[in-house]
This record gives sequence, structure tokens and C-alpha cells, in this order.
Amino acid sequence: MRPRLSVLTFVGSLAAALVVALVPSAAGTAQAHTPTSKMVRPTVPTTPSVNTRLGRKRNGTRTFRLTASQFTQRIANFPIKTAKVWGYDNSTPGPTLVAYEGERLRVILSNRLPEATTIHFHAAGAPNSNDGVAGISQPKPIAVGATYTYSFKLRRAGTFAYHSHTRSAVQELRGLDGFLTVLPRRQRASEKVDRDYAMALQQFALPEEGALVEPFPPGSGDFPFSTINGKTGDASGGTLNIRLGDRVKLRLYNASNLSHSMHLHGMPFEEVAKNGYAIPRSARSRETVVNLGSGEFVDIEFKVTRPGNWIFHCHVPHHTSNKKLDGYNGAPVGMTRVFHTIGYKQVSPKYFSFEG
Ligand SMILES: [Cu+2]
Repeated sequence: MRPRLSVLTFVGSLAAALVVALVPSAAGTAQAHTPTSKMVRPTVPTTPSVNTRLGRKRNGTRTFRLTASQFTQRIANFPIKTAKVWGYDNSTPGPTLVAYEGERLRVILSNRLPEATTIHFHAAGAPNSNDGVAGISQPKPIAVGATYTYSFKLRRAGTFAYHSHTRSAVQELRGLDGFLTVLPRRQRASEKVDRDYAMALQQFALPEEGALVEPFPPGSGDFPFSTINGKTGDASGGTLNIRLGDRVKLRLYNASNLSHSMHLHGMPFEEVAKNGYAIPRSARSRETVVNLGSGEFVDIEFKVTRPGNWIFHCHVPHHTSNKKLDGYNGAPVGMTRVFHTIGYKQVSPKYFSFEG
């Protein structure tokens, strides 16, 4: 598509009519006070600690192959390191699938779990035949060892998910979920972000090092390991590095059993989309905390206006500890990430190597 500028011009002093004209960008006149409508390709999101897949595109269909299985994942540095989880391609959350509006999505799932499963594509507009609800829209779930193909058209852009819809209480809470992000082919340059991060909120209970995740822990809602993208803050590997002036998007997905009040330090943000639909600009406001109930999605955006090491964390106090324990010198762990503005002093590496 050819880049264009919208030019607002006052025509005639009597009429003072407002005329919106489209001219080639080469003309370059009188655009200083007008919003640009130049169209650009959107930033492809990254999912810290998790792979991003663009799949294989052929004749308008984008194909992804996934294998569901049980495996061991590093989720924390203390007081345990690893858990047996269920996920896709040896990752929980599974790889982030990135596709573009208007494409046909094809997902070929191989089931190497110890039990039958299905995939549901949350809020992505699948027809009922591909809705993946065991016993209802998919009467026969995918048997152990079998392969099954889902396919449907992605009619609109948004932040969505894929997750098991078979024995959800067990399979989702053991980790069978991931992002499906559908991007517009082009967007206004003024709406493009510099950084685009996807963050899945999960919680795990397990009795001991390396144990299988327990979906029904004793006590009500006692999930002692709260994670973003399958890792507590201490095990996240380092800061997320951003620059002053950047516009940053966070795509949040609550894949856990409980609600999370996500709070950003240092700068306000705006909710720009909720549960797969954009929020019009006129309805946005500055915020510092956003609560996500189970299964909710919120895209937030902020402009990096202040240098520092700013944490982004769940404000439920229990969710910033690892099984009731704090991090290095009392730092928050659990459902926490650290944004570092490049050029500012570094966070102590001891935060990321602390083992209790
Ligand atoms: Cu929380």
C-alpha cells in the first residue's frame, strides 16, 4: 500500500470549510499539525521466556504444528526450581502463534499427553465445528497418540488465546494454554508501538521439587507459585529493556484460577483493548492498576517517560512471593517483571540468581 498523508486545509475565509484531502506523502505540505495516516506494518509481539511462531504461510493459510505433552519446566529459583507441567512444544505457556487478519489459521495438534485433549481458540471467532469443547462441540476429544487439525478464518485482529477445553480444571491449570495474536496487516504509524510484549499469568501448586502440578491444591486457592510466562520474577532471566520515549504494549492474559491486579510502577498506562476487542480512544483513561479475572485479556500501552528500574507486578501481596518467601533483600518475586530503561543503573544480578 502506498503511504499517504491526510491534510487538513481551511478553504476560504467565508466558508472556513474543513476539507480532508489525501495526497501522496511526497507532497509533504502542511501536515505538521495533522495526525498522520501513513500505514505501516505492526510490530511483531515477543513473549519473554517463550518462543514466537509465525508458522508457514501458503495460499492464505498459516499452519502451525503443536505437540501437547508432559515435561519438566524451570519455573522458579527457590524454594523449588522445577515442576512437571503440561504444555505445547515443551513450553507453558505454549509458543505464541502470530498470524495476520484475513488469513486462515490451521493448527495441527499431536497429543502426547497421558489423556485425551482438545484446543479451544478463545475469542478468535472459530465456527462451532472448530470450537474445541470436549463432549459438546467436539464430541470425541483427540485420543492419546492421535493428531487433529483445526482450521478457520481469522476475521479480525486482536489478542486471543488457545487452550485445552477438555477437563479444563486439570488441563488448563497444568499449563495447556498459549497466546494467539492476530495482527492487522497494516496500521497507522501513529498507533505502532516500539515494544510489544505478551504476558500470560499462571499459578502453580506442587508439593515438592519436580512434582506434577496439582490442579486442586489443599486449602482454597492456595497456588504458591505465581508466574508470568511460566516463570517467577527471580527466574525470569533478566530485565526487560526499554528506552525513554518508547511506546510499549503489554498483552495480558489471565490463564490462572484467580484474579490478578496488575500494577505498573513509574508511569500510567491506558487500556487499549479488552477481551479481544479494541477500546475506542474516547473511552480510554490513565490507570495504574488493571484487574484481570480468570480468562480475561487486556492490552495496555504506556509511554516510557521516566528512567529507572520499574516493576510490573500483581498487587495481590501473596502473588509476589514464592511459596510465602521473598526475593533478594526482600524484593518481590512471583508474578513480577522488571522494566529497565537503557542507560539507567542496572538491577543487581543477585535478584536473578537469588536462591533463598
Ligand atoms: Cu495475582
